[in-house]
Amino acid sequence: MEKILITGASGQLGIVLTKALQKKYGVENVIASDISKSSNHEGVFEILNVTNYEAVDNCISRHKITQVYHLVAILSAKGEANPLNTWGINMNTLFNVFEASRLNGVKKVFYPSSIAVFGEDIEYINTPQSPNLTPLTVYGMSKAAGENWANYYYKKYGLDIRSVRYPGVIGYQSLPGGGTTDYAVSIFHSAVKNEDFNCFLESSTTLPMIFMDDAIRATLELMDAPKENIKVRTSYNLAGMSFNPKQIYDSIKKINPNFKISYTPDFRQEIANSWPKSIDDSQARKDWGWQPKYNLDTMSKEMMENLKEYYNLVSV
Ligand code: AKB
Repeated sequence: MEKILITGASGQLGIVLTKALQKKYGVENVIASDISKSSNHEGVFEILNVTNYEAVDNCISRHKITQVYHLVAILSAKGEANPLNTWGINMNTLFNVFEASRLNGVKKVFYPSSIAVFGEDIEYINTPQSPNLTPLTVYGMSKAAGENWANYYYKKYGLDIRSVRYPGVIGYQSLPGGGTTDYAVSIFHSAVKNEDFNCFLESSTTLPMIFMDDAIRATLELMDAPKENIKVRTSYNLAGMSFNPKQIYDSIKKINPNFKISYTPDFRQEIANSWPKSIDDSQARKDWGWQPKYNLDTMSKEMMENLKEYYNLVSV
């Protein structure tokens, strides 16, 4: 029987992944944790400060945890406000989770990496699995280092850590916080509320993105794959779709023709410029059968329908 611990469960991905894991393993077998609880969380929740090793160790041993999904991280844009603090939190939480997992005999750990590991001197179109990693942000540096630690813990201790490099994740169930790809979620909220949208990236800035359903399915499929199929022990490239702000705007306009956009690029433009425009995820497709389902228009439709329902409900 599996017992699951999720750290960072109140974050954008955590809220949705918690529900998916509850459905798969049973509500009572999933321990969601974070430093504060999201308002609509249902099921077992613990306040857990992952920078505190004893607290992590205690939680894993007390619940006899068999799988950990370690989602805590300060993201690319927010992380630049205080680089040393970002490094400290992202790395300390990683060490605490990996070490407590190893010492308590946890069977599998999921560690999310990001397209932020890429930076200068890469091929920006179809960025391959293993170029030089010279990220521009502290978040990207911490993810690149984390991938190597994941590989190290697997090779040295046999801890079965699995990882994907998420593109920007877009979902209607939760809001992102502090990322460079966040505009691609906020734009839908403005569109359903019939508000004009001011984009913090230029209209032509193409980035890799993925719809939440695909991101969650990729995570579960990777964690379910037979161990011998997992050939990449740093982190797998993962692709959903690629688009720029003008293209997502055009897609939304097919549903809301009155929607208006303007562009005021800020410091996040430089971060976005350093990231790939598209990703070669052929290794993930080969090793564990990855295949995205959503494209820009099918995602826009889902986003608009679900957010319309959400705003109608909350305004009652
Ligand atoms: C961010 O923009 O920082 C994140 C990411 C791509 O990892 N969404």
